[in-house]
Amino acid sequence: MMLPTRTRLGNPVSFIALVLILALAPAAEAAKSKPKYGKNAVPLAEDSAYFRGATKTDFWKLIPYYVPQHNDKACGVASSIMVLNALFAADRNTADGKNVDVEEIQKLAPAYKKHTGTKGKGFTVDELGDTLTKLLETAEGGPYTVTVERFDGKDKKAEMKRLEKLLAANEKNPRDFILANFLQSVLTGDPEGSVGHIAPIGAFDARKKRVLILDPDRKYYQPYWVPYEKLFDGINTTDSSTSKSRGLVVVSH
Ligand SMILES: [Ca+2]
Repeated sequence: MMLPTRTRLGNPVSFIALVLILALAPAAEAAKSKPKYGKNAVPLAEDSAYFRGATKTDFWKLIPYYVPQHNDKACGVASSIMVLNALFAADRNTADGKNVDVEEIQKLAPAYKKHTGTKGKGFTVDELGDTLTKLLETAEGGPYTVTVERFDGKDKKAEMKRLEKLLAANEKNPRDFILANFLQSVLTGDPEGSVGHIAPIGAFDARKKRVLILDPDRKYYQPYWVPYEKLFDGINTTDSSTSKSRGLVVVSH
């Protein structure tokens, strides 16, 4: 589930609004001076060494389709579009082969419209898994499998080992992709991003034990690296709409 998005101030339309804005101004000014990328999030443009002279399969399959979310609830839509295009690329390599876009994905699965419309609340990790499972049942190039992975924070050491194995296996296999559902602020360190969020994992750098997040919140972000422990902490948070933890959706074929 997506929670209300980052704080933004609109135009003053009434005295009450003006008073509120004046009251919020110091906080907004304080927020402006805080870094967008906290101590754990390194922007890709500042550190791209991992990709030099190497074929990193998931990254090069996903990055050509790195699209922004079209509204504040649509991170699950944009993330799914990236992954579906990577899965379908070989089958759409003809002159009339269109890339999946918002219009098409809403036709392929009406849930993408329902969850991001005026009454929508974004996707929970289970809703995203169910939606992708249904969509891919009849999709080109199948069969596909979709699984939701959760991690138990009670035995953090063992569960982090399980996450590391899953990330390492995914990094080596060009036929699978991971969409992560996490609390954004845990990764970025930006308290304004204290919202449920979804993004594909672009890479896993096993040597430095970090993951590249292809964050679809492109109004604010570029892809960024975070320690995989931060990913673990971010997905191991509770989605208040379900009282269950967030997690990963793994799509493979
Ligand atoms: Ca993979």
